[in-house]
Amino acid sequence: MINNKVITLNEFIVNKQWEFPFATGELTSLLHDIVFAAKLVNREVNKAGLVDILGTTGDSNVHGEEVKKLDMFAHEIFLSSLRTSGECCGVASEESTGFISFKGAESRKAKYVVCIDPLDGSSNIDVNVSIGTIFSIYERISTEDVSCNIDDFLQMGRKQVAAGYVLYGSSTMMVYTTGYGVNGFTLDPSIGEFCLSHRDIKIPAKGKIYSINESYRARFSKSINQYVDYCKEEDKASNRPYSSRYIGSMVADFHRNLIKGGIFMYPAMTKYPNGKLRLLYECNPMAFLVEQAGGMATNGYERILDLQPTALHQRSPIFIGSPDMVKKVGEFINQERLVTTN
Ligand code: AHM
Ligand code: MG
Repeated sequence: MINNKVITLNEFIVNKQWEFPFATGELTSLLHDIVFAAKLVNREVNKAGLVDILGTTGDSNVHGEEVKKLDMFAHEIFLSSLRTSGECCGVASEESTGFISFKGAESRKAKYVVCIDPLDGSSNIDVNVSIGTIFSIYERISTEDVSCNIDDFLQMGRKQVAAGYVLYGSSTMMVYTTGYGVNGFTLDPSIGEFCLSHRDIKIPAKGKIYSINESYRARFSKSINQYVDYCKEEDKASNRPYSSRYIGSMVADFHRNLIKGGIFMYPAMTKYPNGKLRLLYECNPMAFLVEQAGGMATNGYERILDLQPTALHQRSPIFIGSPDMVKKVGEFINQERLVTTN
């Protein structure tokens, strides 16, 4: 007898709702809307090579219609889904300078705000390499029934109530957490549903993969270069040399390391003194996910989830992945700090 009951993402979200004391279904409904928008974005990502959607905003396609860049398209899809959901009062998006406050009566009453990178890994869009969406959900701190304000978005990452990503890769996956572990769902295109494929994901304590853009080595601090050398060193006892893997899409690099074990690093450097990645919609959601999977995320000194944001598009250095590997790079960084402060 075959016992292969497929659990869809929507069923899973509804079942998990009861893990929350006093659950009202609002977060469930918000997650449903994000899943639906992700399916629409996935549809466009999949046919990106077929239709003339890759031009810059303002171009015309063969039909004489205005062509939107795929990342703007994704931004608009998520925005319109969240605006009509009635569960979200505002959004901070990589594609918008300020936060967007929803004015509708239902939305003003809503208790959640969302931070989102609608299409991360933009340099890979035109060349058919994996890209992703990253999202993060907070309960607002402002009073309900008025417009949301900046403080609703500038909350520490540890206050997130849910976070996740969609990976548009060789298959499309959604991975998310509400603070009760991490689960992954793969889109079955024949039925248009995300199905539970990776239950209760745990990251290996150590791995064999390090992911960093090594072309910046001349701009890294001494300790980062020392750690990269350590990763390349021959040492059978600790399984080194590690393998270097770097896609240039954080979602894809993170996902591989989450499953196989590894470390992803985007450190501070001369070109980017605070790193490149954005705290609110890149670092925090990934940090929440990795901790829920048993991993670690730091800026080299402090836990990412304990950083107090001061601006919407603030950047942070990040070291994220298998806990033993994140601790190790932290040792190099702290050693350098000790030497320079003494
Ligand atoms: P984006 O949001 O403009 O796409 O930039 C973020 C991306 C990450 O996905 C990726 O890890 C990083 O930028 C790659 O940057 P670099 O090319 O400097 O290595
Ligand atoms: Mg991004």
